[in-house]
Amino acid sequence: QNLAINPTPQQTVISNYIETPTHFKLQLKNVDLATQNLLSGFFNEGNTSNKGFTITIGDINDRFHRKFLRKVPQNAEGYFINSSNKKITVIGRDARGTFYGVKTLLALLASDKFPQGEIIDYPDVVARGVVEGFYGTPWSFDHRIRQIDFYGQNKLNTYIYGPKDDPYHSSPNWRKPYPEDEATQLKKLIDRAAQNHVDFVWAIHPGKDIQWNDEDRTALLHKFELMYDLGIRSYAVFFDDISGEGTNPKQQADLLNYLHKAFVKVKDDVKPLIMCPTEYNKGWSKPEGGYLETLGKELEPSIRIMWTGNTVVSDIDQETMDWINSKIQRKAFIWWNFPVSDYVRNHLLLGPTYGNAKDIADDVSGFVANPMEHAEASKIAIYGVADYAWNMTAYQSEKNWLEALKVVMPESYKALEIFARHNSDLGPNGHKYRRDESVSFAPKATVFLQKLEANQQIDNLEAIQNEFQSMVEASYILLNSTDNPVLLDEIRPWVKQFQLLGQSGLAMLHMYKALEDKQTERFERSYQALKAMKAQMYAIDRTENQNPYQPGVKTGTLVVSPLIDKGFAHVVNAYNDTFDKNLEVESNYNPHQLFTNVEQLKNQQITLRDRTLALNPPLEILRFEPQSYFGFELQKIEHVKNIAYKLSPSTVYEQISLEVSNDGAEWTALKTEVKDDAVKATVNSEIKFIRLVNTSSEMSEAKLEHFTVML
Ligand code: LOG
Repeated sequence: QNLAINPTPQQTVISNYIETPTHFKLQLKNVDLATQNLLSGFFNEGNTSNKGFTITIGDINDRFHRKFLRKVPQNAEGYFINSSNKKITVIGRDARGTFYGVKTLLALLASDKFPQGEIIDYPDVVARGVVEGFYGTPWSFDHRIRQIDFYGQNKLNTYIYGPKDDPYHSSPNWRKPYPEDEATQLKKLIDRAAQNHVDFVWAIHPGKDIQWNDEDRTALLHKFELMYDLGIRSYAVFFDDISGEGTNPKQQADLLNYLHKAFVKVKDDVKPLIMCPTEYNKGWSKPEGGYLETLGKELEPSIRIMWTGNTVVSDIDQETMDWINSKIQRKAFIWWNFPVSDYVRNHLLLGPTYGNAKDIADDVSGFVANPMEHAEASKIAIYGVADYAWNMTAYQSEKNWLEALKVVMPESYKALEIFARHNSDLGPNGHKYRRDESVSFAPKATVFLQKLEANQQIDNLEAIQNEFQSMVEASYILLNSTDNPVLLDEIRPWVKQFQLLGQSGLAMLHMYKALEDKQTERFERSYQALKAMKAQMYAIDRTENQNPYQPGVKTGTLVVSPLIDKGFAHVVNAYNDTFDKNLEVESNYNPHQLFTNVEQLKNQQITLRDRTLALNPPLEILRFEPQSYFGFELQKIEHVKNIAYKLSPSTVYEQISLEVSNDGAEWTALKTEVKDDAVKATVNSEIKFIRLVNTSSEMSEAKLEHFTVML
């Protein structure tokens, strides 16, 4: 029998199973309020009396059942459970350990067989959880409540609150108190976190406009006090994605050390600070500047330093840890940028949590995941993070993922699995981070296409058809499901898109069969139907999830969608050849290219929508050297109506010139006008190359807000 406990306990010794007792005698020793509340959700007058099965719960200081004491793990937050046919004992190393012991106990009592034996359990990583640190719409109050409960349920102890688009977290309002209604909601969340033994870490992001003077120092301290009054007992200071004065490591360290002395040490119930450095990944670190070494040397040793790995979005291994830990003279606190999708907003990242090494437990001071703006959908990945960070060596990603699907959709999990299997990769993106997708289907798709394109007999037609059919059916089941309306609300546009994609796959196969049978009428009907489905998919893509970064709704992009497109093109061409017809094989392929010598931008995507060509703006600050440039190379010399761009701060406009060319060698600077900090140039002529170039002799630092070309 498998114990249904997430995260996986460290050690379980089970001799046999008994019928789970249904009537209990509860003996509580030292048990805090959170644990009492947890217990009262299960034990009540109906199932508890003096004659019941004895359960004793307490922590190590109670010194009850002394023979068990040496078995309670030394690790903070650990617990020990012993169960015989007469009684159950739960002993925590500390209050949180007891809480976790009771979580495990309740999970065991939920099954009809109860194990006899011992569980010795404790976390591998000290701080485990989530950093709400993405760009885009911050999570709602209701979503956060659900998240915090979920963290408690899965023994995650850290929720770092740092949504980039909360103005009271970042510039310019970080100095100001939260408005009253927001403060009230935050207080409720903080209380909820306490009930779940989750440290609610409130983060501030002051670096965009901080002045290194007494006034701002006091403003920060004051804000910390205000947050303390709301119940915050853990703090972080983020210096990511900023430029200019705020990036100075000596000043950052001085400020943090000051907060440590004047705040953390003065209060006796505040945890050590966490900071996110400006150079928060190896790819961005400039060894000449000694930024990280300065932090390592100057920062009070108890202050934890965050790290995203070798790049902004990367998986963590031993080498990653060795590199950073030696620079910062402490164990880095990992900020894992998964399943965050703020740089690929038209995709859902629903695949398994995998890729991090299983031997880094002793080298990290924390491990938190940055999620999607879709809170409920992010639970799939977070469930994996909880298991991984608790018990690394035992972690099995696929097994954990299947359980996670069941946890978020207890009824419709099989349909969700089909959907999630085809919705996990990010597509090409500026960070070059990719995930597996459609793994078991991919080889079948390859064989199908090979045979089709070689005009050979296709043997696995049925398998392909079954997959498309299952996509359509899974979509119907999900759209009609009632077991997690919150999740359904987040993913609905993608599920609808997925349904159409599956249907278009079936139509493509019909076209193939009609062609084999030389049935032109059937062929053309399926052809029309498929075009109509494409039109509907296009409509969804143009109306749902319309954000300014990666608008739209993409699904099955790694394997399924290319398979259908290629299959469609092939059968239509073959039909046109055979019957001397001229049906259109339209594609939504963008023929234009990014044109740049800026390393940071080389993988950035460009999009063509109607007649507007746009460079997807990166979320981070762009740094470009003198003479470096970025822009577009059109497929051929063609008519351009106008060009628009916006960089902030607008002071960089002095360093930059907008140029066009027909051959990429000879350039003409365009006349531009600035309105509301945005730049526009009316072109109305034939060109091929467009670029913004740094014509000054200094490095330019700016955030690109938009850069578009109207064709
Ligand atoms: C930001 C973060 C964002 C993430 C992914 C860090 C430390 N900061 O590039 O807010 O969600 O990347 O886009 C980041 O990761 N900047």
